[in-house]
Amino acid sequence: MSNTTEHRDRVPPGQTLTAGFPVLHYGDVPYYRDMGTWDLRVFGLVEEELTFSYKEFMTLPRVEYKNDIHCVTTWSKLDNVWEGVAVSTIMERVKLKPEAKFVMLHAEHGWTTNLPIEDFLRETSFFGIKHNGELLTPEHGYPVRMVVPHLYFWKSAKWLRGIEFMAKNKPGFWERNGYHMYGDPWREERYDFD
Ligand SMILES: Nc1nc2c(c(=O)[nH]1)N[C@H]1C(S)=C(S)[C@@H](COP(=O)(O)O)O[C@H]1N2
Ligand SMILES: [Mo]
Repeated sequence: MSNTTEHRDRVPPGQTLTAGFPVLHYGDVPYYRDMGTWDLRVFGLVEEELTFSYKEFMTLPRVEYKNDIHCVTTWSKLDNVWEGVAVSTIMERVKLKPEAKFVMLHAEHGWTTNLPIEDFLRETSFFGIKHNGELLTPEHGYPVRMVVPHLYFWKSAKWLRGIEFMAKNKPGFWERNGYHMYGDPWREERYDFD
């Protein structure tokens, strides 16, 4: 698909539109046999740690989101429709310590990615459960992935298992391996190999 004039203002520099939904990640796709062992842990600089079971998380209220996503490997996909849980729904139950300024998202197999707390708390960020009407496939992050559409898509951790609040910024998996600490697609913050 070409970058048509009507879409140009939605496509960041150096990106090309794709109609498909490419799969990109490091390591193996987790296939869960028993969701009874799945949990999502909220920890770090919080007054009290919180753990959601699969059942608890799936009964939280859902919101519909529409967005465009931009992968650092230069594909963009417009007009995604998602069903997910608002970050505020989780944060209503969490009392942050005042030092909390950054978030580390923890995925299955120890994969991580970092972002500033205000980007995590943005109203457009959410915990994705369905994409274009279907439950996430294992390849795309079943059962829950983070979605932070205003940053490159590697910040949108698939197979999310933990949310850690931190005082200082720390690099996650790709950030330790040369990706940018922030990853704004409009500024082409792709790699940072200094
Ligand atoms: N847990 C986990 N999440 C991840 C990754 C990964 O390697 N592990 N890769 C990221 C990268 S680099 C991209 S581009 C997107 C790709 O998401 P998709 O496969 O659903 O298109 O997932 C992100 N989330
Ligand atoms: Mo990526």
